[in-house]
Amino acid sequence: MSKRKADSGSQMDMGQAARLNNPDENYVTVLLIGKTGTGKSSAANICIEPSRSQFGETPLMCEKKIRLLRDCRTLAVIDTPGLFHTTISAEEMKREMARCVSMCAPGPHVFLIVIEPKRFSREEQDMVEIIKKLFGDEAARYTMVLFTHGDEMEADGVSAEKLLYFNPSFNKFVSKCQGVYHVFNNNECNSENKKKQVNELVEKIDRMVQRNGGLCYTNDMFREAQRAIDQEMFQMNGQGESIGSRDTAERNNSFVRAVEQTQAVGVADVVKGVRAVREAWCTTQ
Ligand SMILES: Nc1nc2c(ncn2[C@@H]2O[C@H](COP(=O)(O)OP(=O)(O)OP(=O)(O)O)[C@@H](O)[C@H]2O)c(=O)[nH]1
Ligand SMILES: [Mg+2]
Repeated sequence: MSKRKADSGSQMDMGQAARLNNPDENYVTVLLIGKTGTGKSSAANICIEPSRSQFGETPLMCEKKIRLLRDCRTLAVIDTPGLFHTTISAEEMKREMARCVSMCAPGPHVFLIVIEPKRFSREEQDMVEIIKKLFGDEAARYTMVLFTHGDEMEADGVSAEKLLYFNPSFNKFVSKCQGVYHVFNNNECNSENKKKQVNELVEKIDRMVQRNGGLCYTNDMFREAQRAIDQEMFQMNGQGESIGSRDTAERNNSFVRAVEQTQAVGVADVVKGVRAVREAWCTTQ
């Protein structure tokens, strides 16, 4: 991800031309993850500025929507069902995890951990460990915290800086996420303020990705999903990518089917891991 500044001119610059040849350069892929009800879908809606279809209409399923950024890159936002959701079955969770990996392939630029500050709980403090279990150890370097309910924080006179200063568990948690956080007011109505929130988030993601070598996070699992998508699209089209066919291929491909049949590429085990964490948490309550 080289040239980040908005390009107001009509001519394609070198950065844009380079990005067209390298799909990773064209995308900013954001995976929203967090406990149920923290504001993931609301934040995802702010990111993509929904006109017709909204995130959150099918809360037990992963959803992906895209939007063009002002520098011509595509912002891809993937919303997930709440971790620790009690109504989702093991089978559904496994399928959604597989789809989530597939929708992010070849990998996300950021694992955005969504936290509602007032409801920050002990189980959320383990979120980075859960992400490592789910997506691999290196994924920790791509985590960032998104505090929602910025409106309430402002009304209470509590800034994120104050929270971090006075609350050691917050501080410890954010440190595990490279010390990077952002605040969203998902109830913001002013469109300029909404844009500002998103632009600042993307700038923070860009800086983090640069620190990580300029590319998205990937591993064998994401590469396997990408391969399965490519194969599925090839079978559908017999030729190059179109947005419609990619969307279909992401939802159903040999990777997703393999995970569903538990001949896993790692996902089944990590899903078991999440459930174990959740069950351990429930029994201590
Ligand atoms: N005041 C305020 N309310 C918010 C904010 N973000 C989310 N909410 C509210 O919190 C509730 C849950 O928001 P969702 O976006 O559905 O949360 P979620 O994490 O997607 O929930 P699940 O999909 O069930 O896990 C809704 O009633 C939102 O209106 C915020 O920034 N400020
Ligand atoms: Mg939701």
